[in-house]
Amino acid sequence: MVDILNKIGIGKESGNVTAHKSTQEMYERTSKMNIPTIFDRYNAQQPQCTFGAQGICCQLCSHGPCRITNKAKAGICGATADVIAARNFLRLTAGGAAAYTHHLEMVAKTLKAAAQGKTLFKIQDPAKLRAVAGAIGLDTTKSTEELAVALADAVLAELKKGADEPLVLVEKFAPKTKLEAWKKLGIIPGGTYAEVGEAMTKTLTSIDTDPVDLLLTTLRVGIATGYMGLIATITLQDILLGTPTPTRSTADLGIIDPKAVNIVAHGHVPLMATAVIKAAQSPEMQKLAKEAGASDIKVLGSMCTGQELMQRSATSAKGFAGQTGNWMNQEYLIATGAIDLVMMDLNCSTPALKTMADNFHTKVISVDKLVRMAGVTDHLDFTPEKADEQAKQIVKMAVEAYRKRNNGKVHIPRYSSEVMAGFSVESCKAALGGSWNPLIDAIKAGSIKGIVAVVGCTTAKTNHDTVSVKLSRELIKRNIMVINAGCVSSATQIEGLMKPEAAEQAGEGLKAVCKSLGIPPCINYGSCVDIGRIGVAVTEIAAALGVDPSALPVAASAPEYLEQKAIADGAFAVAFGLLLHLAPAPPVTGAPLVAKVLTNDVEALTGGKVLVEPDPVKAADAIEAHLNSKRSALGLPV
Ligand code: XCC
Repeated sequence: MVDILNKIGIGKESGNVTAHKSTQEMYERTSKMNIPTIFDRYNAQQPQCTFGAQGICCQLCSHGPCRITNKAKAGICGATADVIAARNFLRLTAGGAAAYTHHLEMVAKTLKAAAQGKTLFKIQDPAKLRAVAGAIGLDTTKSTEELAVALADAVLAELKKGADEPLVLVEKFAPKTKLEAWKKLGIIPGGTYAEVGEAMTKTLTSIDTDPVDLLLTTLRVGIATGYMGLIATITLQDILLGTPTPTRSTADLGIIDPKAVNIVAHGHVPLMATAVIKAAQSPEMQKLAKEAGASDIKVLGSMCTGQELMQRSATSAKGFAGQTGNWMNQEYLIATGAIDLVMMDLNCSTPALKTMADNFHTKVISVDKLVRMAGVTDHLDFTPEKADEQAKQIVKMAVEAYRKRNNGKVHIPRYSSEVMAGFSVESCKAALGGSWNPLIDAIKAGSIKGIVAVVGCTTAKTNHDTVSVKLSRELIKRNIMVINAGCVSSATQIEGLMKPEAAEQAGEGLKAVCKSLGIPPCINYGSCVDIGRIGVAVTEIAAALGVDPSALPVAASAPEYLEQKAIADGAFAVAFGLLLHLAPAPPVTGAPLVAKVLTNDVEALTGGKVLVEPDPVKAADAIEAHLNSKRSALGLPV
């Protein structure tokens, strides 16, 4: 598999490092400036160790690293390739689940503070609050504020339950068919922190050395991630910040305004960023900016925080200036010389960000207590009660940095693209006239063959965003509707696939549906957390048809998966019953049993399985064949 990956060299034929003209231009500029960036460091790392890539390197004890070879079929303790790979895989999943849990905890605490009137945030979707609170059995005769406190407390209590206390959210929101299957397998999770703790304990040296049990535990942590880290987080965020409604925005580096004070919201948790957008519009802050010679203060999005802001740019994030790109754009963004401040929350702020900032005037700060970076000395860790003051302080820092900007160093690529955003389960149904039926009818008739969630990260391994864009294009051509979330959203936004005019690139059936609804063929669901919305939508559609999610012509793909949160999402998708296309290959290919369970055997247990295919056209072929098999089984035309 590693050989195949190395040979394919997706996109390398063009000599480019990325799918985007803007990023390519900035890469060439940083190269001329002799500042090495991610693609240079990627090249410097080649060739990479194939043992790690195949998941058969164990470094858990001081006897190691042990590597599985023809000569050494087991580690010094006797662990086989399957034990080592399954253990490593569970550790990756637990890491992802832990980060999601931290995000959820922050949001729940902020919701509680909002309900108690202790923060600038106000509850934006009381109807959703009532619906969800009622569904988990809370007393809905209470006032909005009392109910919000009760819901926040209930979610915080869920997070902290023991692993032996099943999650209420799983019991209430999972499809019945799935609950039965998961019960049989003993993988209904308890509190997320406890699940992460048990997973870490199991993966210690020689505690759980059964690869099958380790993989089942991976699914269990995936389910905890799905219902807590994803679904609970988006639900509470919607209650607090508003459920996304249709909106227009723009993406790509060309949105940077050289005359404005530019603040970049960079990460995953959109709380501080929302407060900063508000602060930036205040007359007091605008006056400061004008005194410094700037025309305005702009809050620009980056990575998943940006996607969250874009999704709500019609309401709580009004004033959001657009999305600059995904995680691999962070160095190039700063290299435009026009970014005054970057606020980092949660994951995917790389150490290279600060190295690049040191070449310019850009101030880098952290706004989450867990985010720390060498050389970054300003920490305004988000505290709901102080968010107002913190946000103003951040804007002031940005204005100060703006004063030091060297206009001679500014270079902004001119590209930008229109984006239609703000899709959510609710806004999609509203666009369809109040129910999923028109979509279900279009699927039944075959004008839409199926739906694929093309989500997650982006990687330098197969050229930034190249596989995501190619796969999304391939799928829409075949009348398969695409839903994007995470870094992939930026990829398709920048390439114009999220504007209604992109319907022209779709097959005839999908094109007609998009045109009649005025929507693009690639639907933006937002950040990686918003993958939870896809779970909710699929649950509702499966229930409407009276089938298990695995029976639907629906699949998921993380075509440029990178990090642990993506693995945790993937574990959820497989447990939930979806075909999950993954590229590059996850680190299990050196472990025959683990690879077989994930790509085949697990289907008999949950209905889901993993498909590994680095080539986007071949991946589209395999996904289409899968959707067709589901259509045939449902008696639908193929
Ligand atoms: Fe990070 Fe979300 Fe992955 Fe992008 S998609 S590389 S996690 S920023 Ni979630």
